[in-house]
Amino acid sequence: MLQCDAFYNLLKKHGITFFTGVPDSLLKDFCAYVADHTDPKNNIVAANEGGAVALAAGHHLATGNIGLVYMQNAGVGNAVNPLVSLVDGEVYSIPVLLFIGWRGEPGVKDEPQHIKQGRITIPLLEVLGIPHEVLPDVFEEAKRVLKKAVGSMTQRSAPYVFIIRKGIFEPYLLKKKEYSSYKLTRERVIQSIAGQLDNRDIVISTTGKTSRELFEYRERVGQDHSTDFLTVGSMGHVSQIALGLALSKPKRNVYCLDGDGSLIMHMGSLAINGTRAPKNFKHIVLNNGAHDSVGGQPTAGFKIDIVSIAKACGYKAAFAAEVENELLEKIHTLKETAGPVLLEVRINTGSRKDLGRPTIDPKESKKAFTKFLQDND
Ligand SMILES: Cc1ncc(C[n+]2csc(CCOP(=O)(O)OP(=O)(O)O)c2C)c(N)n1
Repeated sequence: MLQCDAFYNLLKKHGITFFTGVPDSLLKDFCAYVADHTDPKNNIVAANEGGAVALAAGHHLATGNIGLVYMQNAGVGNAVNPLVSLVDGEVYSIPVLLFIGWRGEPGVKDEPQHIKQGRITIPLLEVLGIPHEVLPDVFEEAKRVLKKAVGSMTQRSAPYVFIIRKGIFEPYLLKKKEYSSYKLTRERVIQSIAGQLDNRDIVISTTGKTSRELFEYRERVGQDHSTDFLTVGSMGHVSQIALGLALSKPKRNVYCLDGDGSLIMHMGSLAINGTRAPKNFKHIVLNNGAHDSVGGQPTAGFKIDIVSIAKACGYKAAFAAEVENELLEKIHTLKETAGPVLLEVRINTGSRKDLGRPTIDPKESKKAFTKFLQDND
């Protein structure tokens, strides 16, 4: 295993002192160390992975230094465009060091949404023409490959990738964690919402623990899962799946359970929801100000006004709740108000230690969900 402090200091020696990205559970210890030891102006949790590549490009243009971009391999898709058309050697030729968490590594057990991404991670980098290496877990080896990577980036003036396996970095607990005083938990809100829906309503839930908690709620109360579409991958796209459904199924209410990280990742979707304006579109944002599902790294969630943004994008109504009574009242209003309508619930981070994962294969879930839609118009 690599000690976060030793590797961070090594990066510093090579002049790499600017960090940006979207967090991943495989990188959470390294990212926590970076957050505790880097001036916040040089450590930016980006909206999405493409934005992080562009931020590192801007940093290089201004300083001549190489920035480090961290992401889960799921985020490579978001980053392909700036990797190919901005920093690539055939365009502006800008060096960037990428840390890519290898979910779904062949031979390592993982969830369905990670399997293909894990298998194609290295072939994808080959197609992109970006030199890459699996980061070794022995310090002297890591030191050697980092020197080689910096040499390559400097000489080619182009990106280089380290693929990060599970368990490479020693555990490190974030010290500068910001605690919020909100009392509601994500699980409690999901339970309150799901418990008040009509039996024809459908729920589209976002990536990470939201979908896992919704799945477990249905199990606990003995309901089947056919009313729910769990967006297990495709982070940030939940509201467009919901919009597609709402427009084609105008006689049903569509409840979109979003996260703050997910909403911010593709916030432009709000403009499309607000201007397409289906009356049956009900958007709920579970705002804990963090990427809670992958380690709790902060988002801009508590620093922006989601209610005003939704209204400015054309939502017919938008409001917020942060305590139990208010939540129940606002869920009622959400149900009664013609959409597009948004409810932001301010919540705390955290989840049950024994939280499970969906046990139904995505294709089986899809079959049950589409059958539910057909059977009931
Ligand atoms: C494109 C992409 N980038 C990163 C991830 C890793 N990831 C999974 S869940 C998650 C955090 C989601 O945060 P938020 O929407 O705020 O929900 P929370 O976990 O806080 O409930 C991240 C970063 C991913 N699945 N896909």
